[in-house]
Amino acid sequence: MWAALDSFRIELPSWGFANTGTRFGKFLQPAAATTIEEKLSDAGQVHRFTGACPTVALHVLWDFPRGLDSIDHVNALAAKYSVRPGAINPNVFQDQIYKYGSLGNPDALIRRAALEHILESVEIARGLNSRDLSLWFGDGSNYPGTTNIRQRRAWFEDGLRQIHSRLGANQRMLVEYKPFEPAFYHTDIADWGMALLLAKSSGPQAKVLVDTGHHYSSQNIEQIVAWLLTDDMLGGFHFNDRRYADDDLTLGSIDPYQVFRIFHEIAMFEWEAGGRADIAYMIDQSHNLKGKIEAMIQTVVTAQELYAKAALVDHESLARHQKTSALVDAENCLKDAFSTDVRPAIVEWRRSHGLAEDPLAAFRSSGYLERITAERAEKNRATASSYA
Ligand code: RM4
Ligand code: MN
Ligand code: MN
Repeated sequence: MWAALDSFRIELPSWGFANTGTRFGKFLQPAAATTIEEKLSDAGQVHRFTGACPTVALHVLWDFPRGLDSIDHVNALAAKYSVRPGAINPNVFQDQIYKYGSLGNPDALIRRAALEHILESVEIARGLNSRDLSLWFGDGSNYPGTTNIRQRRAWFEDGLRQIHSRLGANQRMLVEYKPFEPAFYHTDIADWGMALLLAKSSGPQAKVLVDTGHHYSSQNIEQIVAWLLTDDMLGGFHFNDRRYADDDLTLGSIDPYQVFRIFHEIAMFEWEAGGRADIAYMIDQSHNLKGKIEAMIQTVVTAQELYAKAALVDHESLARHQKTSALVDAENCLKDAFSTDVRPAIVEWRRSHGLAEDPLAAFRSSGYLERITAERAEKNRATASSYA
């Protein structure tokens, strides 16, 4: 279990420290980050107290206001706050030109603009020494018959191939899928099968990204994970919990057993393969009501606990029980591990690594939150919270 904890790293999303909301509005938090410097500073706090989050995923439109010219600035800030730039997320869903799509837009000029932005994002990733380009598209349509689904697929294949051809030898591109929202009739990359086909047609450095919130209710996510692992196509995760839709709730808050089952499939695969799977574990959450940094620490602690529990599964016994279809015994291998209280062992692990025994309590007594609340409150008050 200690080896599992030593190797487990989970990436923080820069956007998780900023004010976020729903389509009905935003409830502003006085301590929310409003600049890339504040986001990296907050992420540095989460890493300082958990020791498990050395990298931060960045969104190009939100974090690189001057595009390529922001690279040096971001690099310097990351170093200042003892974190490193992680996955680079282009943004081809927010600008007005993307009303009818980006790489799948019927207008060739807009497809070109989207491609240019993503290619610039590849350069930004290179400049930051960051490995993964993380691609999510809002493309789709709201009403039947309004767009040519097969034609759009061909445009996506073409665009993704061009992006792949620009990747450096050590870079990867991760293709994320999502069945609905912002489009509500069809989404161009709706599920893992579509993402897999597109990744395969783009080239060997393209893999699938599984965002746990991007599935239909009751879908078996761990089976998707198992299949992608078998084909060496699981590039990474966006972790969050959900109850109804793409809720972006704190990991494990609704269904911790689901997260455990995902980690179990990975651990079982690694046990059989005799080596680590090359997976980027990332958080994609927006806490609209909880304090941003507290919620992020809570997430990381929960992820460590569930990952550690999965490492406790007795794989030899499990494999034996599976072979003889000893159903109750096999299932109990999972349940025993899941029921184990790993918290005392994790406290030991933290102590041995010179980390705070209770990251949340340590953060709360550090005074950081009081300081940033005082510093940022006025700026946050001036932020727009309504869509009117
Ligand atoms: C999407 C998706 C992407 C994220 C955007 C902001 O729903 O999860 O990964 O970058 O939201
Ligand atoms: Mn995501
Ligand atoms: Mn999402």
